[in-house]
Amino acid sequence: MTDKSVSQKAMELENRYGAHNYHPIPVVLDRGEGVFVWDVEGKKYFDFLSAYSAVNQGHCHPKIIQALTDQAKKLTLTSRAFYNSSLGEYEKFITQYFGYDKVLPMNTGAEGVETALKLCRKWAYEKKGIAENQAKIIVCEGNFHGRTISIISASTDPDSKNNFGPYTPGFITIPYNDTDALANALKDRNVAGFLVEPVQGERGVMIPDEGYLAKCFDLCKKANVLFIADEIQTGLGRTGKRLCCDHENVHPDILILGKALSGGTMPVAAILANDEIMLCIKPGEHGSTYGGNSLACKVAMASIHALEEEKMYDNSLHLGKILLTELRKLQSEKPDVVANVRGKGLFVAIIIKERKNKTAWELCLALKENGLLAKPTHGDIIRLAPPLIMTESQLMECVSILRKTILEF
Ligand code: IF1
Repeated sequence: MTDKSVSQKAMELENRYGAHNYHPIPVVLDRGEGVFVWDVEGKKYFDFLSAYSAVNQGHCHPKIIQALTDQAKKLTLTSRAFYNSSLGEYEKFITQYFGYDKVLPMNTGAEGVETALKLCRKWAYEKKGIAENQAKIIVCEGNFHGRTISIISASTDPDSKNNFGPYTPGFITIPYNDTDALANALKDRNVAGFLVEPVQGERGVMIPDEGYLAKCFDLCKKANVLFIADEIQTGLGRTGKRLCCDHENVHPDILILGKALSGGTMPVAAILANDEIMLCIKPGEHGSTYGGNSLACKVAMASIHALEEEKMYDNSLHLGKILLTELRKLQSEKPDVVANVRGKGLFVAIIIKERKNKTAWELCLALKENGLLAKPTHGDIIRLAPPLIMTESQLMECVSILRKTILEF
Protein backbone atom coordinates (compact mmCIF):
# COMPACT_ATOMS: atom_id res chain seq x y z
CA MET A 1 0.00 0.00 0.00
CA THR A 2 1.23 3.51 -0.76
CA ASP A 3 1.38 5.98 2.11
CA LYS A 4 -1.61 7.89 0.73
CA SER A 5 -3.71 4.76 0.62
CA VAL A 6 -2.81 3.97 4.25
CA SER A 7 -4.37 7.30 5.22
CA GLN A 8 -7.31 6.69 2.92
CA LYS A 9 -7.91 3.26 4.44
CA ALA A 10 -7.90 4.60 8.01
CA MET A 11 -10.35 7.37 7.14
CA GLU A 12 -12.62 4.93 5.32
CA LEU A 13 -12.67 2.60 8.32
CA GLU A 14 -13.75 5.40 10.66
CA ASN A 15 -16.33 6.55 8.19
CA ARG A 16 -17.69 3.06 7.60
CA TYR A 17 -17.78 1.75 11.18
CA GLY A 18 -17.84 4.81 13.42
CA ALA A 19 -20.79 7.05 14.22
CA HIS A 20 -20.71 10.23 12.19
CA ASN A 21 -20.58 12.61 15.15
CA TYR A 22 -17.36 14.33 14.01
CA HIS A 23 -16.02 15.86 10.82
CA PRO A 24 -12.24 15.64 11.21
CA ILE A 25 -9.51 17.41 9.24
CA PRO A 26 -8.32 14.72 6.77
CA VAL A 27 -5.08 13.71 8.47
CA VAL A 28 -4.44 10.36 10.18
CA LEU A 29 -2.17 10.81 13.18
CA ASP A 30 0.03 8.01 14.36
CA ARG A 31 2.60 9.40 16.78
CA GLY A 32 3.17 12.42 19.00
CA GLU A 33 6.09 13.90 20.88
CA GLY A 34 6.13 17.29 22.57
CA VAL A 35 4.70 19.93 20.25
CA PHE A 36 4.76 17.59 17.24
CA VAL A 37 2.54 14.90 15.77
CA TRP A 38 3.26 12.65 12.79
CA ASP A 39 0.73 11.19 10.38
CA VAL A 40 0.76 7.63 9.07
CA GLU A 41 2.60 8.86 5.99
CA GLY A 42 5.45 10.11 8.18
CA LYS A 43 4.69 13.81 7.73
CA LYS A 44 5.42 15.95 10.78
CA TYR A 45 3.15 18.72 12.07
CA PHE A 46 3.02 21.32 14.79
CA ASP A 47 -0.08 20.50 16.85
CA PHE A 48 -2.06 23.72 17.34
CA LEU A 49 -5.08 22.07 18.93
CA SER A 50 -3.41 20.03 21.70
CA ALA A 51 -6.47 17.77 21.76
CA TYR A 52 -8.63 20.74 22.81
CA SER A 53 -6.09 21.68 25.50
CA ALA A 54 -5.80 18.21 27.02
CA VAL A 55 -2.15 17.97 25.94
CA ASN A 56 -0.92 21.23 27.46
CA GLN A 57 2.20 19.42 28.73
CA GLY A 58 3.00 18.19 25.19
CA HIS A 59 2.47 14.78 23.66
CA CYS A 60 3.78 11.85 25.66
CA HIS A 61 5.47 13.99 28.31
CA PRO A 62 8.22 11.67 29.64
CA LYS A 63 7.40 12.18 33.34
CA ILE A 64 3.68 11.65 32.82
CA ILE A 65 4.29 8.53 30.72
CA GLN A 66 6.70 7.29 33.40
CA ALA A 67 4.08 7.71 36.11
CA LEU A 68 1.47 6.08 33.88
CA THR A 69 3.55 3.03 33.00
CA ASP A 70 4.97 2.56 36.52
CA GLN A 71 1.52 2.58 38.07
CA ALA A 72 -0.04 0.55 35.22
CA LYS A 73 2.22 -2.35 36.16
CA LYS A 74 1.25 -2.14 39.81
CA LEU A 75 -2.43 -1.33 40.30
CA THR A 76 -4.90 0.42 38.02
CA LEU A 77 -8.39 0.21 39.48
CA THR A 78 -9.92 -0.99 42.71
CA SER A 79 -13.19 0.97 42.59
CA ARG A 80 -14.10 3.08 45.58
CA ALA A 81 -15.47 0.06 47.41
CA PHE A 82 -11.97 -0.09 48.92
CA TYR A 83 -9.30 2.43 49.79
CA ASN A 84 -6.27 2.58 47.47
CA SER A 85 -2.71 3.64 48.16
CA SER A 86 -2.65 6.54 45.65
CA LEU A 87 -5.94 8.35 46.16
CA GLY A 88 -5.27 9.97 49.53
CA GLU A 89 -1.83 11.16 48.43
CA TYR A 90 -3.36 12.69 45.29
CA GLU A 91 -6.23 14.28 47.21
CA LYS A 92 -3.84 15.90 49.67
CA PHE A 93 -1.64 17.13 46.86
CA ILE A 94 -4.32 18.62 44.61
CA THR A 95 -6.33 20.27 47.39
CA GLN A 96 -3.20 21.93 48.79
CA TYR A 97 -2.06 22.94 45.33
CA PHE A 98 -5.32 24.73 44.51
CA GLY A 99 -6.26 25.75 48.05
CA TYR A 100 -9.44 23.79 48.79
CA ASP A 101 -10.52 21.50 51.64
CA LYS A 102 -11.71 18.67 49.42
CA VAL A 103 -11.62 17.15 45.94
CA LEU A 104 -14.10 14.82 44.24
CA PRO A 105 -12.47 12.80 41.45
CA MET A 106 -14.30 11.95 38.23
CA ASN A 107 -13.23 11.06 34.68
CA THR A 108 -14.48 13.18 31.79
CA GLY A 109 -15.08 16.91 31.82
CA ALA A 110 -18.81 16.47 31.36
CA GLU A 111 -18.89 14.28 34.49
CA GLY A 112 -17.02 17.00 36.36
CA VAL A 113 -19.61 19.56 35.33
CA GLU A 114 -22.51 17.22 36.21
CA THR A 115 -20.91 16.66 39.61
CA ALA A 116 -20.61 20.40 40.18
CA LEU A 117 -24.28 20.91 39.24
CA LYS A 118 -25.39 18.14 41.59
CA LEU A 119 -23.24 19.43 44.44
CA CYS A 120 -24.56 22.95 43.93
CA ARG A 121 -28.16 21.72 44.07
CA LYS A 122 -27.49 19.65 47.21
CA TRP A 123 -25.92 22.67 48.89
CA ALA A 124 -28.90 24.80 47.87
CA TYR A 125 -31.36 22.49 49.64
CA GLU A 126 -29.27 21.55 52.64
CA LYS A 127 -27.45 24.82 53.40
CA LYS A 128 -29.09 27.69 51.61
CA GLY A 129 -32.61 26.49 52.37
CA ILE A 130 -34.13 26.56 48.90
CA ALA A 131 -37.44 24.65 48.73
CA GLU A 132 -37.40 21.15 47.23
CA ASN A 133 -36.82 21.02 43.45
CA GLN A 134 -36.77 24.81 43.12
CA ALA A 135 -33.01 25.39 42.76
CA LYS A 136 -31.82 27.22 39.65
CA ILE A 137 -28.39 27.58 38.15
CA ILE A 138 -27.44 30.53 35.97
CA VAL A 139 -25.46 29.79 32.80
CA CYS A 140 -24.21 31.95 29.93
CA GLU A 141 -25.23 32.14 26.30
CA GLY A 142 -22.73 30.46 24.00
CA ASN A 143 -21.44 28.19 26.77
CA PHE A 144 -19.84 24.80 26.24
CA HIS A 145 -19.75 22.47 29.24
CA GLY A 146 -20.07 19.03 27.63
CA ARG A 147 -22.51 16.65 26.02
CA THR A 148 -24.76 15.06 28.67
CA ILE A 149 -28.52 15.66 28.66
CA SER A 150 -28.42 18.06 31.60
CA ILE A 151 -25.46 19.99 30.26
CA ILE A 152 -26.94 20.43 26.80
CA SER A 153 -30.13 21.54 28.55
CA ALA A 154 -28.07 24.52 29.67
CA SER A 155 -26.67 25.07 26.15
CA THR A 156 -27.79 27.62 23.57
CA ASP A 157 -26.05 25.92 20.64
CA PRO A 158 -28.64 24.36 18.31
CA ASP A 159 -26.19 21.68 17.07
CA SER A 160 -25.50 20.49 20.61
CA LYS A 161 -29.10 20.71 21.67
CA ASN A 162 -31.71 20.24 18.95
CA ASN A 163 -33.75 17.04 18.96
CA PHE A 164 -32.14 15.77 22.15
CA GLY A 165 -35.07 16.88 24.35
CA PRO A 166 -36.85 16.74 26.70
CA TYR A 167 -34.40 18.88 28.62
CA THR A 168 -33.46 19.13 32.29
CA PRO A 169 -35.12 22.15 33.90
CA GLY A 170 -33.52 24.50 36.41
CA PHE A 171 -31.28 26.69 34.26
CA ILE A 172 -31.46 30.43 33.67
CA THR A 173 -29.53 31.74 30.66
CA ILE A 174 -27.98 35.20 30.60
CA PRO A 175 -25.63 36.87 28.10
CA TYR A 176 -21.88 36.26 28.64
CA ASN A 177 -19.74 39.17 29.79
CA ASP A 178 -22.77 41.02 31.17
CA THR A 179 -22.64 41.70 34.91
CA ASP A 180 -25.90 43.69 34.84
CA ALA A 181 -27.68 40.64 33.50
CA LEU A 182 -26.14 38.57 36.28
CA ALA A 183 -27.14 41.08 38.96
CA ASN A 184 -30.66 40.98 37.61
CA ALA A 185 -30.85 37.18 37.44
CA LEU A 186 -29.52 36.95 41.01
CA LYS A 187 -32.67 38.70 42.30
CA ASP A 188 -34.39 35.32 42.04
CA ARG A 189 -34.05 33.84 45.56
CA ASN A 190 -34.03 30.30 44.16
CA VAL A 191 -30.73 30.78 42.39
CA ALA A 192 -28.13 28.41 43.82
CA GLY A 193 -25.18 28.80 41.48
CA PHE A 194 -23.58 30.60 38.56
CA LEU A 195 -21.66 28.33 36.16
CA VAL A 196 -19.18 30.11 33.91
CA GLU A 197 -16.20 29.51 31.61
CA PRO A 198 -13.52 32.13 32.38
CA VAL A 199 -12.96 32.28 28.61
CA GLN A 200 -15.54 30.75 26.29
CA GLY A 201 -13.54 28.25 24.22
CA GLU A 202 -16.09 26.69 21.92
CA ARG A 203 -17.64 30.11 21.31
CA GLY A 204 -14.29 30.98 19.69
CA VAL A 205 -12.05 32.09 22.55
CA MET A 206 -14.42 34.81 23.75
CA ILE A 207 -12.51 36.78 26.36
CA PRO A 208 -14.68 38.76 28.78
CA ASP A 209 -13.84 42.32 29.85
CA GLU A 210 -11.17 42.74 32.49
CA GLY A 211 -12.76 42.50 35.93
CA TYR A 212 -15.72 40.43 34.72
CA LEU A 213 -14.92 37.34 36.76
CA ALA A 214 -14.14 39.34 39.91
CA LYS A 215 -17.38 41.32 39.57
CA CYS A 216 -19.41 38.14 38.98
CA PHE A 217 -17.79 36.53 42.01
CA ASP A 218 -18.70 39.54 44.19
CA LEU A 219 -22.28 39.56 42.98
CA CYS A 220 -22.58 35.83 43.73
CA LYS A 221 -21.16 36.29 47.23
CA LYS A 222 -23.66 39.05 48.02
CA ALA A 223 -26.52 36.82 46.85
CA ASN A 224 -25.22 33.71 48.67
CA VAL A 225 -24.85 31.94 45.34
CA LEU A 226 -22.02 29.55 44.43
CA PHE A 227 -19.57 30.76 41.80
CA ILE A 228 -18.71 27.68 39.75
CA ALA A 229 -15.80 27.94 37.30
CA ASP A 230 -15.51 25.50 34.42
CA GLU A 231 -11.72 25.60 34.00
CA ILE A 232 -11.67 22.32 32.07
CA GLN A 233 -10.22 24.07 29.05
CA THR A 234 -8.88 27.35 30.49
CA GLY A 235 -7.20 25.79 33.52
CA LEU A 236 -3.74 24.28 33.96
CA GLY A 237 -1.78 26.97 32.20
CA ARG A 238 -3.70 27.45 28.99
CA THR A 239 -4.36 31.18 29.48
CA GLY A 240 -1.00 32.01 31.07
CA LYS A 241 -1.79 31.35 34.73
CA ARG A 242 -2.36 28.12 36.64
CA LEU A 243 -6.07 28.91 36.43
CA CYS A 244 -7.70 31.55 34.31
CA CYS A 245 -9.47 32.83 37.45
CA ASP A 246 -6.00 33.63 38.87
CA HIS A 247 -5.82 36.57 36.44
CA GLU A 248 -8.44 38.26 38.65
CA ASN A 249 -7.57 36.61 41.97
CA VAL A 250 -10.90 34.83 42.04
CA HIS A 251 -11.13 31.62 44.08
CA PRO A 252 -14.25 29.82 42.81
CA ASP A 253 -16.58 28.11 45.28
CA ILE A 254 -16.51 25.08 42.99
CA LEU A 255 -13.62 24.58 40.58
CA ILE A 256 -13.97 22.08 37.73
CA LEU A 257 -10.86 20.63 36.07
CA GLY A 258 -10.36 18.02 33.35
CA LYS A 259 -8.48 17.64 30.08
CA ALA A 260 -4.83 18.53 30.89
CA LEU A 261 -5.18 17.06 34.38
CA SER A 262 -3.87 13.91 32.71
CA GLY A 263 -1.69 15.52 30.03
CA GLY A 264 -3.74 13.76 27.36
CA THR A 265 -3.21 10.20 28.58
CA MET A 266 -6.61 9.23 29.99
CA PRO A 267 -9.86 10.88 31.13
CA VAL A 268 -9.25 12.52 34.50
CA ALA A 269 -11.50 15.24 35.92
CA ALA A 270 -12.00 16.69 39.38
CA ILE A 271 -14.08 19.19 41.25
CA LEU A 272 -12.71 21.08 44.22
CA ALA A 273 -14.62 22.87 46.99
CA ASN A 274 -14.45 23.59 50.70
CA ASP A 275 -16.04 21.39 53.39
CA GLU A 276 -19.12 23.59 53.84
CA ILE A 277 -20.06 22.71 50.26
CA MET A 278 -18.37 19.39 49.47
CA LEU A 279 -19.56 17.58 52.59
CA CYS A 280 -23.18 18.05 51.46
CA ILE A 281 -22.62 14.91 49.37
CA LYS A 282 -22.60 11.80 51.59
CA PRO A 283 -21.62 8.16 50.97
CA GLY A 284 -23.74 6.57 48.27
CA GLU A 285 -25.03 9.86 46.88
CA HIS A 286 -22.58 10.28 44.00
CA GLY A 287 -19.64 8.50 42.41
CA SER A 288 -18.11 6.68 39.47
CA THR A 289 -16.45 3.30 38.93
CA TYR A 290 -13.27 4.82 37.56
CA GLY A 291 -13.28 8.07 39.55
CA GLY A 292 -10.20 8.27 41.75
CA ASN A 293 -8.55 5.18 40.27
CA SER A 294 -4.90 4.60 41.19
CA LEU A 295 -3.65 5.12 37.67
CA ALA A 296 -5.47 8.44 37.27
CA CYS A 297 -4.20 9.67 40.65
CA LYS A 298 -0.56 9.09 39.75
CA VAL A 299 -1.02 10.52 36.27
CA ALA A 300 -2.76 13.66 37.57
CA MET A 301 0.01 14.31 40.10
CA ALA A 302 2.65 13.90 37.39
CA SER A 303 0.69 16.18 35.06
CA ILE A 304 0.57 18.98 37.62
CA HIS A 305 4.21 18.44 38.60
CA ALA A 306 5.24 18.75 34.94
CA LEU A 307 3.26 21.96 34.58
CA GLU A 308 4.82 23.37 37.75
CA GLU A 309 8.43 22.19 37.26
CA GLU A 310 8.59 23.63 33.77
CA LYS A 311 6.53 26.73 34.66
CA MET A 312 4.42 26.08 31.60
CA TYR A 313 1.91 28.78 32.54
CA ASP A 314 4.66 31.44 32.43
CA ASN A 315 5.71 30.20 29.01
CA SER A 316 2.08 30.29 27.91
CA LEU A 317 1.77 33.93 29.03
CA HIS A 318 5.03 34.92 27.36
CA LEU A 319 4.51 33.11 24.04
CA GLY A 320 0.84 34.09 23.95
CA LYS A 321 1.80 37.76 23.87
CA ILE A 322 4.28 37.15 21.04
CA LEU A 323 1.77 35.12 19.03
CA LEU A 324 -0.91 37.78 19.42
CA THR A 325 1.47 40.58 18.40
CA GLU A 326 2.59 38.65 15.31
CA LEU A 327 -0.99 37.84 14.34
CA ARG A 328 -2.00 41.50 14.73
CA LYS A 329 0.78 42.44 12.29
CA LEU A 330 -0.56 39.84 9.90
CA GLN A 331 -4.08 41.20 10.35
CA SER A 332 -2.98 44.69 9.32
CA GLU A 333 -1.14 43.27 6.30
CA LYS A 334 -3.95 41.00 5.20
CA PRO A 335 -7.25 42.43 6.50
CA ASP A 336 -9.13 40.75 3.65
CA VAL A 337 -8.31 37.35 5.24
CA VAL A 338 -7.81 38.07 8.95
CA ALA A 339 -10.82 39.93 10.31
CA ASN A 340 -9.71 39.84 13.94
CA VAL A 341 -7.44 38.11 16.43
CA ARG A 342 -7.76 37.68 20.19
CA GLY A 343 -6.18 35.62 22.92
CA LYS A 344 -5.08 35.08 26.49
CA GLY A 345 -1.87 33.12 26.95
CA LEU A 346 -1.57 30.41 24.33
CA PHE A 347 -5.34 30.38 23.90
CA VAL A 348 -5.70 32.38 20.71
CA ALA A 349 -8.25 32.72 17.91
CA ILE A 350 -8.06 34.13 14.39
CA ILE A 351 -11.36 35.23 12.90
CA ILE A 352 -11.35 34.69 9.15
CA LYS A 353 -13.12 36.93 6.65
CA GLU A 354 -14.66 34.13 4.66
CA ARG A 355 -15.15 34.21 0.89
CA LYS A 356 -16.16 31.53 -1.57
CA ASN A 357 -13.70 28.61 -1.32
CA LYS A 358 -11.73 30.70 1.16
CA THR A 359 -13.24 29.53 4.42
CA ALA A 360 -11.61 28.88 7.77
CA TRP A 361 -11.85 25.18 6.90
CA GLU A 362 -9.94 25.74 3.63
CA LEU A 363 -7.32 27.72 5.52
CA CYS A 364 -6.90 24.86 8.00
CA LEU A 365 -6.38 22.48 5.06
CA ALA A 366 -3.71 24.83 3.69
CA LEU A 367 -2.08 25.05 7.13
CA LYS A 368 -2.05 21.27 7.27
CA GLU A 369 -0.21 21.12 3.92
CA ASN A 370 2.34 23.53 5.41
CA GLY A 371 2.82 21.44 8.55
CA LEU A 372 0.53 22.99 11.16
CA LEU A 373 -2.69 21.43 12.48
CA ALA A 374 -5.59 23.55 13.69
CA LYS A 375 -9.36 23.25 13.53
CA PRO A 376 -12.12 25.79 12.89
CA THR A 377 -14.84 26.40 15.45
CA HIS A 378 -18.18 28.03 14.63
CA GLY A 379 -17.31 28.26 10.95
CA ASP A 380 -15.09 31.31 10.66
CA ILE A 381 -12.92 31.07 13.79
CA ILE A 382 -9.63 29.17 14.00
CA ARG A 383 -8.48 28.34 17.51
CA LEU A 384 -4.71 28.26 18.07
CA ALA A 385 -3.75 26.32 21.18
CA PRO A 386 -0.32 24.65 20.95
CA PRO A 387 1.20 22.66 23.80
CA LEU A 388 2.57 25.00 26.47
CA ILE A 389 6.08 23.54 26.24
CA MET A 390 6.71 25.20 22.90
CA THR A 391 9.94 27.17 22.66
CA GLU A 392 10.12 30.72 21.34
CA SER A 393 12.01 29.64 18.23
CA GLN A 394 9.44 26.92 17.53
CA LEU A 395 6.72 29.52 17.91
CA MET A 396 8.46 31.82 15.43
CA GLU A 397 8.64 28.90 13.00
CA CYS A 398 4.89 28.48 13.42
CA VAL A 399 4.33 32.18 12.93
CA SER A 400 6.13 31.96 9.59
CA ILE A 401 3.95 28.97 8.58
CA LEU A 402 0.84 30.98 9.51
CA ARG A 403 2.20 34.05 7.72
CA LYS A 404 3.13 32.19 4.53
CA THR A 405 -0.19 30.33 4.44
CA ILE A 406 -2.30 33.42 5.05
CA LEU A 407 -0.36 35.61 2.59
CA GLU A 408 -0.81 32.94 -0.12
CA PHE A 409 -4.47 32.37 0.73
C1 IF1 B 1 -16.14 17.65 21.77
C2 IF1 B 1 -15.43 22.52 22.07
C3 IF1 B 1 -13.26 22.57 23.05
C4 IF1 B 1 -15.03 22.15 27.58
C5 IF1 B 1 -15.44 22.83 28.71
C6 IF1 B 1 -16.44 20.90 29.59
C7 IF1 B 1 -16.07 20.14 28.49
C8 IF1 B 1 -15.36 20.77 27.47
C9 IF1 B 1 -15.12 24.28 28.88
C10 IF1 B 1 -16.43 18.68 28.42
C11 IF1 B 1 -15.02 20.02 26.28
C12 IF1 B 1 -14.51 19.83 24.04
C13 IF1 B 1 -15.05 18.49 23.82
C14 IF1 B 1 -14.92 18.24 22.36
C15 IF1 B 1 -14.66 19.55 21.72
C16 IF1 B 1 -14.19 20.42 22.80
C17 IF1 B 1 -14.27 21.83 22.66
F1 IF1 B 1 -15.06 23.02 20.92
F2 IF1 B 1 -16.47 21.78 21.87
F3 IF1 B 1 -15.75 23.49 22.90
F4 IF1 B 1 -12.30 22.09 23.69
F5 IF1 B 1 -13.22 23.81 22.77
N1 IF1 B 1 -16.14 22.19 29.68
N2 IF1 B 1 -14.56 20.51 25.23
O1 IF1 B 1 -14.35 22.77 26.61
O2 IF1 B 1 -15.32 17.87 28.60
O3 IF1 B 1 -16.57 15.71 28.61
O4 IF1 B 1 -15.29 16.35 26.59
O5 IF1 B 1 -14.09 15.73 28.70
O6 IF1 B 1 -16.08 17.37 20.58
O7 IF1 B 1 -17.15 17.48 22.45
P1 IF1 B 1 -15.33 16.32 28.09
